[in-house]
Amino acid sequence: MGINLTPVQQATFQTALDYQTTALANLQASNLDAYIVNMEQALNNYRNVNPEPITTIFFDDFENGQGEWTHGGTFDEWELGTPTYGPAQTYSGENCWGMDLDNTYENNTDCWLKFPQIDLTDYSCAYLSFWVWNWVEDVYGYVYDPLWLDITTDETTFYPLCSKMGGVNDDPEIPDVGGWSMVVLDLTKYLGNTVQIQFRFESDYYDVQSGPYIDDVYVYGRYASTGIIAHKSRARTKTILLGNSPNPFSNRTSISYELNMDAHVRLMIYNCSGRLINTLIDAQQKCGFHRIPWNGQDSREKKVPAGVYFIQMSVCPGSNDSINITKKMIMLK
Ligand SMILES: [Ca+2]
Ligand SMILES: [Ca+2]
Ligand SMILES: [Ca+2]
Ligand SMILES: [Ca+2]
Repeated sequence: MGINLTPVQQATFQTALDYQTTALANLQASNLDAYIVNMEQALNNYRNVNPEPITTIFFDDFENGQGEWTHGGTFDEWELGTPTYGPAQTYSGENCWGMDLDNTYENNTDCWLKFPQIDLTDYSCAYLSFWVWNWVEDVYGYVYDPLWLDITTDETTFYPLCSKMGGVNDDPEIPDVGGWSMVVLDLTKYLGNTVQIQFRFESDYYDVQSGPYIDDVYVYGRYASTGIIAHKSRARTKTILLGNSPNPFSNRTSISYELNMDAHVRLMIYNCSGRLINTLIDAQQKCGFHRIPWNGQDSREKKVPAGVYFIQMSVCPGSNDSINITKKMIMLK
């Protein structure tokens, strides 16, 4: 049992294997330099047995209006349009977001610009990139009026996604510094979740500047369907209920399990008093890894209240006795 590779992936895999074989021969011959060179080639090729191409998860150049972006907070001046104070132009097209498009930000600002929700459930890797033009008060390396991003998986508790950014346009001694700059952040830690990201901006009580401007926000990644994650999982040989992720969750979660053979599977949700809430799967399924989303609704498509729920997986391979496995999950408000 293994993963199915396309012919191109198979060829790359074979090349990696050949380099590795050569490397091991080098090692036996005590030729360490050749061993390192060939091993590096092997690793590079293994990395390139890339199961899925890069795909766009989310993109917005702000040329089609505000969409599902929201903003708010104290002295919130996030505005969408063409800047007339700050950058000479947007990064792309006519529109970007800016903290006051035609003037400085205010003192004592504390505000946010929130992305639409982004579903990272099915990806094996994901990255966020955006273009930023940022002129804020920072003196001798200390940022008094910082811009940064934070992220949540439960729509409630936000955690910093990057450190606080200083201005990139505020040193007249260094020509050509700054302007529109691209920032890339790794979202790998948040795979398997639906996330919400926001730009945050804070200023202190003194000295204001043009502020932050944002354009071309892009989230991209690779699907996990035939990826490394699926490969690892399929190498297992046990029927196992892996549980749900995220857990606790508020709006949606995904339940993962593995079957060691083709079997009839029933996946049921019970509440803490033992009442059947919903049956997510009642079907014959293939051996291997499965992931089933649950949106927190009962069988009549009504949202269930917050609390403790149980996933019960009942697996019946052929005429044999069925296997029942139960796991607890917690739904927050
Ligand atoms: Ca734009
Ligand atoms: Ca202002
Ligand atoms: Ca300030
Ligand atoms: Ca401004």
